[in-house]
Amino acid sequence: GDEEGAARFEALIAADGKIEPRDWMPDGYRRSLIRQIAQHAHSEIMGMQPETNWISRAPSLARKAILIAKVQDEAGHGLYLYSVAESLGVSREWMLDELHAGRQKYLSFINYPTLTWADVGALAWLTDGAAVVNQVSLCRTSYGPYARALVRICKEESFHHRQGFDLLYALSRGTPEQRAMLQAAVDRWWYPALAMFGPPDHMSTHSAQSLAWRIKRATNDELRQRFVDICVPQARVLGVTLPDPALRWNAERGHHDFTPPDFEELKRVVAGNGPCNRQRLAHRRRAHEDGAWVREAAAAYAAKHGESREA
Ligand code: FAQ
Repeated sequence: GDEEGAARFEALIAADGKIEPRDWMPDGYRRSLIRQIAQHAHSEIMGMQPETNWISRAPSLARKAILIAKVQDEAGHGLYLYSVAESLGVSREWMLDELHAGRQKYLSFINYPTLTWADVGALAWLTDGAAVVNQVSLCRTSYGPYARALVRICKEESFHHRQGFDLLYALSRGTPEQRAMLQAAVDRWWYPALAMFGPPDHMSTHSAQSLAWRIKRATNDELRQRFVDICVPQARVLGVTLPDPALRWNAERGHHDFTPPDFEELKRVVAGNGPCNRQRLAHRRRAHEDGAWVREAAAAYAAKHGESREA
């Protein structure tokens, strides 16, 4: 019964075990996972947009092949994550409807433009770097299918981060114009990347409950601090200045002090008023409509395949 299920759930969480799809779970646990995993899946597929428009303009065949591979990985991550959410009893079709209607979210950084080739590198170095820090922590999430999907996602995400750094490293050894382009892109992407970790802990609606259920394993501010500490020495290698005059090592804390992102801006962008929100969502809806024939053909094929197997 429910009572037995609830006791087993509490015991599993306390023992740091994994909850599986057929296990009893509180409605709130299920709802919170669906919310977070749908947002995560949507971020992966929406995140393809700021990069795809640079595939045809990549400066070499090697850079183009790398960028195509990265964008394909993101489509793959979206697919694993939609499947993970489906194991909680919702359909991919419903999640996409929620995204297209603006009821489910995707991460705010995707609503900023990639103005130059250096933005492709800065986006990957900073936002994939932030994603790795967050997702390595989420590999220990209490929901089994999410945790297992994240192990593979993190490996691919590390490659994305690495290729971004490599792209920027090439620019850092280039002409003065290339170095200026690199610095300008880092100036644009630093704060959107810091905002990926969400509102500060005292303003975070879900953190306390998600930590108690071990859906999240670290707070938004803990992960943001970890990310800043990782970026500082890497920025030194690239010869760039991170756009925060207050950024400095604090020996007492053993961490860098820094200026947090503007959370009013985060709210505005999440509410739909960032520089590219309308364009991104319109593009996604159009891609979905254009893909209707693929879904119909796949369904027809599946139906036919089912018939012939029965015969
Ligand atoms: N943007 O109470 P909290 C990638 C919302 S992409 C938009 O702290 P929570 C691929 C939040 O949803 C990265 N909304 O929430 C790539 C909530 O709203 P709600 C993929 C934000 O859930 C890279 C409200 O604010 N990773 O890897 C943002 O405890 C490069 C209150 O916040 C993920 O998606 C934001 N930045 O913690 C592709 C991570 N921050 O739902 C291309 C999975 C907060 O009540 C290029 N998600 N909100 O309406 C998470 O880890 C968590 O959900 C957090 C938020 C940490 C984002």
